[in-house]
Amino acid sequence: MLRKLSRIISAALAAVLSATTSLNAVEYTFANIADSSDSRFTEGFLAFGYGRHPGSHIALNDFGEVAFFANLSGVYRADRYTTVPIATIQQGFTSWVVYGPVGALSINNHGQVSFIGGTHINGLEPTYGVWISNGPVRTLITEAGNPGLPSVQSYTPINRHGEVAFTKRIGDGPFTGMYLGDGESNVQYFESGSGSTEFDRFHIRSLNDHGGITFFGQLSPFFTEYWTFVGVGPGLVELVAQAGFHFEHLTPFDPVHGPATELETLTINYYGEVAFWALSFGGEEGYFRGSSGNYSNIATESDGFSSFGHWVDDSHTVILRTGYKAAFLAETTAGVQGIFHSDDLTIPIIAIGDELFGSTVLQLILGHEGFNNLGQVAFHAQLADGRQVIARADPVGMPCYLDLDHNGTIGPGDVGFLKDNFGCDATIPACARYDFDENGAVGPGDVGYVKNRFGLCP
Ligand SMILES: [Ca+2]
Ligand SMILES: [Ca+2]
Repeated sequence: MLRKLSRIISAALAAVLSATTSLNAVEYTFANIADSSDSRFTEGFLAFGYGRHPGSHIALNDFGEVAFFANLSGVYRADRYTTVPIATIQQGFTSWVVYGPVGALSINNHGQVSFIGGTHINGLEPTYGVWISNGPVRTLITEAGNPGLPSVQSYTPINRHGEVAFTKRIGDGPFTGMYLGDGESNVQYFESGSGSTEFDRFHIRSLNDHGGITFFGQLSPFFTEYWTFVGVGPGLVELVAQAGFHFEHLTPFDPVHGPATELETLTINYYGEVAFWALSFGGEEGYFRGSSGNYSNIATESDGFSSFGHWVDDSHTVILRTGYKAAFLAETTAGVQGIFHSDDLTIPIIAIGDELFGSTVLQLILGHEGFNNLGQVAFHAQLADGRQVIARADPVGMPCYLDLDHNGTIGPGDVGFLKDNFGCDATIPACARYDFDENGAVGPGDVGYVKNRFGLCP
């Protein structure tokens, strides 16, 4: 479904008049990924997300696959054509992270989804912990006590190597450790309260392919704001931004929920760049990227926005991918509440009041990992006809991840493209994109990867 043309035209006219904004408006089509009226599953999808945040827990990979949580039935992965159960009641899962105040699933380009959940299979003792699952195969990364008294309450982002970042209480004590685990071993980056760092508490938000973990950190119980950091390895921390030094305010501290809201984002991209919300010393609120004093604006009040928190719970959502591209949630000075792309600060990708799937959008949430390197966006919408949907916005003309020759499908032409690039060194960013089997170079193994996915773009 194409976005309403009238708004594009009026915005284009405004752009001509102001001569300050781009005329290259990208149009989007919208794919219905999951719908509460869908009856394909016996349990149905009553609603999505849980707790205080309907529609929370949405992650998107570069194949356009969306991982999401459906109330009372479990975790799924879906694209336009298929829906794969990842951790459902039918698979023996009986609980998900419904007891912890914070948690969020994640997905990588292999279709592996990480999440916190509990099983009760075949009469065995239930196991509650951090899992990776691609559907048929699942791996327990770490046990987490039991749902009533979990030792893990954190975001659990996963990267392309199948590594998962998580925090876990150490023994029965008051301290918490930050870990990177792959199912075989867990590497501790550091722990709270004592040791090599002085964090009173920290909250993980994202992970990149190099093991960089972003987190909101509180250095002392007396601070009322979080500073933002990247953990780059055991005992190694880089400061991204400090309240009162780099910015007037960063994400505030909430004694119950940690960061001001559970959906507060702090993404890191492949190259280690971090995006976050802040209020500058000049009194300008907005989304910024960068670290250690070197920052760039993604979108601020001077770009025509009045607010950057979600209009319901004030969660700041900005997701940064390669090429400094970002998607974010904001409200314009004209009162348009929507999801925007950093390349077009005038026309939203989708906004409240837009038509979608035969109805009208009443409410929106941008997934905490709902933006990928191809510019697709995954979001949750409450529609006027009562439906809840998880939707994916696809830029018109965008090739899918394996459509290397850009002809609209995955097929022999894409294999030919790979063969033309055999031997390309995957440490070069331009080639890393095509090293699908991650063996360090573009070669025959990557051809197999493409052949396994011959067909329509997902
Ligand atoms: Ca192709
Ligand atoms: Ca390869």
